[in-house]
Formats: sequence, C-alpha cells, structure tokens
Amino acid sequence: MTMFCHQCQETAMNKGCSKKQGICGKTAEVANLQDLFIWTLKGISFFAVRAQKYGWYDEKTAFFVDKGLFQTITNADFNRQDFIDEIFAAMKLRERVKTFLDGKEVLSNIPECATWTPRNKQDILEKAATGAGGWMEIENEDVRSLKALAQYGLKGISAYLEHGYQIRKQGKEIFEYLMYGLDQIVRDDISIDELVALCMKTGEYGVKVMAYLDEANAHYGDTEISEVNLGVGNNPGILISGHDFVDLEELLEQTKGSGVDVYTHSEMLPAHYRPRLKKYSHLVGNYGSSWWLQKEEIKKFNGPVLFTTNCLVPPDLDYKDRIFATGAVGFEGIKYIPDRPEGGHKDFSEIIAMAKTCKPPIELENGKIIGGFGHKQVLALADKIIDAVKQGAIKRFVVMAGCDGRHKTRSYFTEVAEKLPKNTIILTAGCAKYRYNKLPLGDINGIPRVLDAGQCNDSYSLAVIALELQKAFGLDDVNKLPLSLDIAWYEQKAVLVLLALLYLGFKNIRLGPTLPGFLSPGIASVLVEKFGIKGITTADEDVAAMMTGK
Ligand code: SF4
Ligand code: SF3
Repeated sequence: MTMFCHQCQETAMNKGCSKKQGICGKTAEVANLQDLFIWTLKGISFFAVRAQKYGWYDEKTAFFVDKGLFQTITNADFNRQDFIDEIFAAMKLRERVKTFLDGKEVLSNIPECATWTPRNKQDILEKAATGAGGWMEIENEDVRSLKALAQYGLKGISAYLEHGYQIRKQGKEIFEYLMYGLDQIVRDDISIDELVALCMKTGEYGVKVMAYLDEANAHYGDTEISEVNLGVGNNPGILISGHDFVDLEELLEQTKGSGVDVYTHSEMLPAHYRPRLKKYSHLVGNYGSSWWLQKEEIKKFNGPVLFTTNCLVPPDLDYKDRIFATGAVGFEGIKYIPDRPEGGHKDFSEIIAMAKTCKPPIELENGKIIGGFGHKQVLALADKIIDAVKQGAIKRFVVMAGCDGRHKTRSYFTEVAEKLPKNTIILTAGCAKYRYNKLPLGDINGIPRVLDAGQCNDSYSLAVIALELQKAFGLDDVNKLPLSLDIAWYEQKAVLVLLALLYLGFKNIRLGPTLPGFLSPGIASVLVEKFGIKGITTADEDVAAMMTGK
C-alpha cells in the first residue's frame, strides 16, 4: 500500500511522502485512513452548513469535526484503530444532521463523502486503500495546491480552537467556519479566485482563533518576564509535552505534595511564563529542547512522558512503556489518558504512580533562559522600546517565529540569530526558538535580544506588538516598520500563522527552510508576486538584505 501526504515541511523531496511510510513515521495505512476520515468530516460539514440555515448547531458535532482535523495534524495521532473508530462515529453524527434536514430542502450535488457509508471495518480499510479523499483525486495542480493550503490552514485553526475550547467551552463562529471551509474544499466547481478568497478568509479566522486562544490562555495569567530553569532536581519527574495548559494544570494539581516533580518539554516551555502555572514549586523547569530531539532526551529523562498534543515522534521500544498520550495524540501500544468527564478532570494517577518508581532525570544542561514576552508584557515596556528605536539603539526587529525540525538546513536560523547585528531584536514564538534561545545574544538597554512570546499560537502576540508599534510610530502601513519576518515552518499550525500574517497585511515574509511542497509552481508565483513571500538563501545574504529592509 502507498500513500500521499505533503502537509509538512519534511515531506519527501519537498513533493510528497508517497511510499509505505512518511518521513514522520506515519504508515501508508494510517495516512490513507486519515484522508478518508477527513473526507467523512467533509460529509458531515456538507449537511451541517446547509442545516445552519434552519438554525441547526450542535456543539458535539462541531467539536468532533474540530478534534478530528486536529488528530490528523503532523505528529499527533498515528493510531490506525483511532481513525477506524472515528469514521464510524462520524457516520452517526452525519446521520443526525442529515435527519434534521429531511423534508426541509431538496439537496442537489450531494458529494460522495456525504453518502458513502461503510458496513464494517473491512469496508473502511478497502475504501482507504483506494486513496479516497486523498489529494491525488484532484487533477488540476493549482486547485489541488489551493485546496491544500486552505485545508492545512483549517487544521491549524482546529488545533488552536481545541485548546481554547478546553478553557472557554464556546466558539460557535469558528466551529462553523471550520465546517464551511471543509464544505468549500469539497466543491468540484470552485474557481481559483474563490479558493484564493477561501485561503484569505482562513487567514482571517486564523487571527480570530489565535485571539480567542490568547484570551483563553489569559485564564492562566498574562505572560510575564520569567526565568526558566534548565537543570534538574533530585526527585523523580514527569515530562509534559505539547501545548495543552489545561492538562498541565491538572497534572500539577494531582502531583502536588507527591514527591514527583513536573518538567515541561518543547512547546510546553511557555507555561513557565504564566503566573497561575509557574506558581507551583514542583514545576521545576524545562527539560531538553524541541520535539525532534525527543528520543535521546526521553531516554535520559528516566520518568514518564505525557504528550498532550503534537509533536510525538514514534517511540523507541526501550522507553515506549513510559509514554502516555491524551487529547488528539495517539500511537498503537502506548497508554491513552481518556478525556475528562463533564465538570471533572483527567486522571493522571497511573502516570504519577509510574513516576514514583523511576529514577530522577539525568541533567542535560543547566542555567536559565528568559521568556514571557507576550503582547501585554512587551507593550508594558513600549516606552522603553520606542525610546531605544528613536535613539538608534534598536535598529530593527526580526520576527523568527514558527517551528523547528530535523533538517540540517535549519542551522540557518541559528546562524541568522548569531549574525544579526547587536542592535536588532528577535521576536519569537513556537518551537523555532530552540535554534537560538540558548545563545548568549545579550540585551539592548536591559531588553533581551530574543523576546519569546510563547507557543506558536502566540505568534498572534507578535502581530499585535507590530501593529501597536505601527500606531506608536504613526505609520500608515505595518510594512514601514523597521521589521523583517524570517519564519520557520514545519506543520500545519505554521501554515495558519502564515495565512494570518498575510491577512493582516504583512509582506515580504521569508519562509524556510523550504517553501511548502504543496504549493504548485503557479500558486507559489502568485504568493511571491502578491505578497512578496520568498524562500531563504544564506544567513549572510538574508541578514544583509533584512538590514536594508528587503
Ligand atoms: Fe510526510 Fe509530513 Fe505527511 Fe508525515 S506529515 S507523511 S512527514 S508530509
Ligand atoms: Fe512545534 Fe510541533 Fe510547530 Fe507549536 S511542537 S510549533 S512543530
């Protein structure tokens, strides 16, 4: 069996993973099941969008579509059984909304994804094996490319919406947009112009969902300048990875006084910037670095590891029994912590019991890093920053947000950080920061040269900061700020962040280490012409260009 997936930056040959297994470790069977599952979500969306006209809205269905998309993001759910179960669950929800519509409207052009119904597991496996719902069903490469751009943006929305929903339990408008977007992607008759508009609209909803999550995360207190310990203590520990603060808080509550410490990994690092999370004295520090280095780090950690969201790397056998998944994450043979019951919390007792039998983590490094520069914190320093710009102490801001990844070429981002002149400030968010956040880059009048806002969704903070600086300097265009964007991308949340930045009017964005493989030459040239998007070259060349505003 073969597959076709081109959703992430590490896709084979920057064209598509098309053999028996993707670079990320996703098997062809799982990739095909994911395509089929998304196809059934499109079937639900077909009816849901039409039922909305008659006042229909069902949060359970909306959340199912949302979480389903999230499960298919890179490095989240690798478990074939999950997708088989979800396809059956999708059928039930689809029938419910279809029944609601019965007798209200005669529907035309019903797509196959809204009618196909498996009788049993075999039907699902056979249909998946045909590549149903996959990209190769679309002949025109520009249509395929734009549909992929929109769909990956929707996946980004689904992730941020899921996090925000766990805290706020609302979000109807954004849930409805997700289903609208999926329904549009199904259309055979959609034009290129309509697809471009859909991508822009997805960027608009990207801004909305990041603002929504920003407000939700304020529940944990606004980010504040914080020092994060990189060393280890003497107690056994639990390592928690991913982006979900609700899971982290519940874990911290349940480990209180247990003699077990908690460490953050990768994208969970920004928890240390939030007052309501950092107050726990047994939240000891951040262990290790970005997601792709997890194998070696987990081996040395010694204790159990909880993945609350992506990025999970298929675990090695020698530590697989210490890996736990929850939320949208899954992998065959690892323990899954079920969702919290209504009004209750997840039960992490099994992880805590295991931790008590484990040795403390082996120290990887020591010292501290500093972060917590979300928009409110940075704007509290606005006067100082504006003065520094006016006096020439700060010459330029460079946004280097996004993701990290395995490719050797990503050393470019380390080099850029090292080679940027000392009068520049790097604004960052997401796991891209691990390429330079431990370098001794110094400060400008007490302002650190790397300002970390938080997780990838906190790229929103960076946009808010830029737009506020634009106002403070009385500029009519954000692109007139002394600001350059040099974004690192890997998975689909970064695709959404890119669409959101384009929607907000940011131009001349550098995107690396490669431009997305899912962009056809035609669509890539539209992005270049219309928005000035460019690939990266060398650190020296790009630093020189950025310093002259190019
Ligand atoms: Fe390949 Fe990326 Fe898809 Fe994994 S997620 S199969 S690495 S394109
Ligand atoms: Fe990282 Fe996976 Fe994208 Fe949230 S954790 S930024 S890659």
